[in-house]
Amino acid sequence: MDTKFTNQPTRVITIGLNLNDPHFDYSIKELNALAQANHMQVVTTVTQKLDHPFAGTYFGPGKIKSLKEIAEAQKAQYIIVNDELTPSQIRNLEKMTGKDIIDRTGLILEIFANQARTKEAKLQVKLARLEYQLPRLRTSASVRLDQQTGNGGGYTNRGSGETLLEMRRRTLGRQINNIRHHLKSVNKTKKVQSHQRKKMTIPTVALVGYTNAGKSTILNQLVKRWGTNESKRALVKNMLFATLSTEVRKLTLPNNRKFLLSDTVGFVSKLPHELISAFQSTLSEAANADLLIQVVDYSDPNRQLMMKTTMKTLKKMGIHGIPMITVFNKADKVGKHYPVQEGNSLIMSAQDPTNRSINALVKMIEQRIYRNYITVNLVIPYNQGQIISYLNTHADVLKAKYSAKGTQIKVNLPKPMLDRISQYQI
Ligand SMILES: Nc1nc2c(ncn2[C@@H]2O[C@H](COP(=O)(O)OP(=O)(O)OP(=O)(O)O)[C@@H](O)[C@H]2O)c(=O)[nH]1
Ligand SMILES: [Mg+2]
Repeated sequence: MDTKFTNQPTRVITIGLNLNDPHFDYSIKELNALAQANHMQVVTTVTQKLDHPFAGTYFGPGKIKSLKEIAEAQKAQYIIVNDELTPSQIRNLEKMTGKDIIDRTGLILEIFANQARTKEAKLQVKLARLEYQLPRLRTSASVRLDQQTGNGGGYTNRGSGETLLEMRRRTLGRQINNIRHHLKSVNKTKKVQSHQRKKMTIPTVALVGYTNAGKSTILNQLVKRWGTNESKRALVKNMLFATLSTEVRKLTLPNNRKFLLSDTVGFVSKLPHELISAFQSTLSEAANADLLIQVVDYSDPNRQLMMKTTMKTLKKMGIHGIPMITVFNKADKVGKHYPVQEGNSLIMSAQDPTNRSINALVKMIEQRIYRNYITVNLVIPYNQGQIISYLNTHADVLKAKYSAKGTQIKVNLPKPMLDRISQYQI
């Protein structure tokens, strides 16, 4: 399917089975937003209430008949299903409705494919799509090669019993291995970089949370105040999955305290497990962070569910035990007073016309990541000039004077940094 280059949005119908799920309406709303993010126009939504899905067809036969009529009358090109279907369910539904079927996982994968900009993100999406396709290869392709004509004799050595399907499976398997291998080497480089950062002891803070909550907007606000001049702005868009790569920015606070801030892929309910594993290295910025900032859209009535999904997704990625600040963003949309801090949470607006929201947030970040900082006096011998320049860049030098033994400085620095130069402490 190529929906990217057509001007007219593709007309689609979304369908969903309500199995007495209290969050059903919300999941349909989200499905429609996902379709929109994929440049599709949802012309109508058809739902059915059942205790169990029909094993082979998802919907019941009567419902499918009326779905076919609606799809024809509405000139819909695709039917988008709210759940992940089995390959045979997809096949049966396609046969019975005469329309192409895309399930929720397929739709999310497609958005990721259209949104991926960096080489790494493109490879990760490709990997996830291939993994999704592998068990779904159609048996209709299992025509025996040795029964085909016009295929030349090229395949005869592969064993006459080999089917086209098996061959396609093997090709996919090879492609998957190649991409995995490539991503592994990218990941290795990243690990080295993050290790070097750790050695420099610059704390890392990662923005996580549901897609469209305002993570990139918050990153941009912080960068605008405390980033270097050349820091790039992150893409902000009112659509799902605007950010698909990890953006890291270095921020310097007025007292020379520095930290790295990273922004990454947002979450959504039922995020395909193929994507979670393919994006593992992109998301590793969050796994290595000293502090997480969970951004929540405070104006969304489903924010509790979104928070639950975020926590579940983090857990699936093996991220736990990292201190967290919860930011209830977009308070301006609900007419609430902001900024208000309570313990580890902050009600704020990334569109606060004053600097109060962003100042409150940065203060909370600073208090948490600089908790282990201590102020000490050191005398650094004159032949150890590199230590002075290191401290000037990475620590908070409060006072410096020259003595007979060397440069005497008063400095505020993290404990691990002090441990490496503790022989100079006085
Ligand atoms: N009213 C209001 N809108 C906001 C606020 N913060 C962000 N937005 C808007 O919300 C939309 C999404 O913002 P992003 O920063 O792109 O959200 P994100 O969390 O990075 O989303 P993904 O990259 O898709 O995961 C944009 O249209 C922003 O302008 C806020 O505090 N108030
Ligand atoms: Mg973003």
